[in-house]
Parts: sequence; C-alpha cells; structure tokens
Amino acid sequence: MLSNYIDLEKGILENYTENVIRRASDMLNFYQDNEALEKMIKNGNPTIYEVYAVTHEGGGELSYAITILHPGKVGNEYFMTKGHYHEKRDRGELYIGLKGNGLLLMQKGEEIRWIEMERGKIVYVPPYFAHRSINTGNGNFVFLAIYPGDAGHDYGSIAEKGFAKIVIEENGNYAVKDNPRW
Ligand code: PAN
Ligand code: ZN
Repeated sequence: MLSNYIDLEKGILENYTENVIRRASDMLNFYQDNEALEKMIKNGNPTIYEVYAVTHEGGGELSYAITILHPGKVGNEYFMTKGHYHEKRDRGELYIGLKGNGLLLMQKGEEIRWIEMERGKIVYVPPYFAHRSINTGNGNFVFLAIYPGDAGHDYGSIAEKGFAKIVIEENGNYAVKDNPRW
C-alpha cells in the first residue's frame, strides 16, 4: 500500500494491518500504585491506549503506527505506554505529535531525557534509546510513529524495572520524579 489516510481530528488510521488495545489489566506492575490499578480493573477495566499500525517487516522498509493514549491517572501517575527498546537496538524512530499533550521519555543506560509533545512537533528517538509516551493532558494524546520495518519491540527489561523516571501529577501540573523501584 503506497498511500493511506489519517483522520487528524480523531487520530484514526485507515487500512491498518495490525492493532493493539491495552487496557488497565494489561498494565499490571507498570504503575507504582498497584491498588489503584486493581480498583480500576474492577471498575470497568478502561482502555489506556490503542495502537493502529501499517507494518512492512523487511530490513530497509518502514512501518508506521498511530497511538491514541487516553487521558487519566493510576494513583497520581499519568496514563502511559508500556515502553520498549527495539529488538534491533540500533534502530531509531520518528515521533510526530498530532493531538493533545504528552511527554516522550527516552533512556539509554543511565542517560534519560524527556521531551514535551504536542501537535506538529517532531521528535527523533535515536538508536539504542528505550522510549515511552505519557499523556499529561486532559484529552486524548495522539501521535504518529515511523520506524524501520525490522526494528521489533522488546518489552522485557522495561516491564521488569521501568524507566529511571516516573511522571506524576503535582498541583495540577506534571512532575518528573525518580522511580523508587529503579
Ligand atoms: C510506537 C509504540 C506505541 C505503543 O508505535 O509501539 O506507541 O507503545 P508500546 O509499544 O511501548 O506499548 C513505537 O514506538 N513503535 O516502535
Ligand atoms: Zn519504538
């Protein structure tokens, strides 16, 4: 497929070839406040984020995906994606903000960066950096990601330890804090 459409208002990608819906129950142990997460699971198990992708898996090819990250918090921690390294660590990625507000958290060894995302902003995720998105706004945070077809997703080490920083709400704003489990 050589061309496609995104509905920029709703963040809906046409003709996607893969999609993933992550609910609260898919995020066990990702947040500090497990009790708050369990309560949320019992109270309807809301969707945290949705991904719609067009994939081309060969080396040298490019895949792309829209993520719709819903607004909300688990305890005082904002809704976020699981986060991953690329299986092939030397594969970079481009993120383009389409709607809403968020942060892109990136980490390579002890080096950690976070960049605010908004409509029209392009962020480069260099090779070797794990990356996670966080919705710090009140509405959906929607972005487009473009990545090498053979990058792959490695969730293992992030699922175990998380990132060195967490993003919480403090006095109505976001605050980036040290992860106590790190
Ligand atoms: C993105 C992410 C997407 C969902 O398309 O895969 O935002 O985040 P998780 O994969 O961490 O659950 C990307 O970075 N692709 O490489
Ligand atoms: Zn990625």
